[in-house]
Amino acid sequence: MVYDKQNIFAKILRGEIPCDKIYEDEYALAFRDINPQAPVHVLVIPKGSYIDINDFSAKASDVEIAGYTRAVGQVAGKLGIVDQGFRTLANNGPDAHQEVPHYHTHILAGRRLGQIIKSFRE
Ligand code: DGP
Repeated sequence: MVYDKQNIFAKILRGEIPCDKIYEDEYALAFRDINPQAPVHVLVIPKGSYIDINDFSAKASDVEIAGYTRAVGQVAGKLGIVDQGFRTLANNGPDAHQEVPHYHTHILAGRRLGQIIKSFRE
């Protein structure tokens, strides 16, 4: 599969579509999900063009992977959700219902999230 440069998150990264930005650094951008599934629902995306975790883990540099992982932690800290707890989740491919083919981590928080599958989306 080839990375689709016209996917919605690529457009957000290029500034062609607005987002409710939470955090940005050299490696990652975080913004609120347009269709929140919890009181806090933020997406963290790498700045590089990666389709999913397989693509990211195979092609991203160690520095990019470290920077992205650290950004997820930074975002959680900034959102003030660390003590109460939160869920990180990444959908990869059709069975996981990945809608946007640019790798991203969902951060969900702000309520009791329940069991992982039932609480999200079928
Ligand atoms: P996934 O199924 O994991 O690919 O989730 C994609 C998420 O992206 C979904 O929860 C809705 C969100 N989303 C889709 N389009 C936009 C958009 O234009 N802006 C924002 N902020 N979120 C979007």
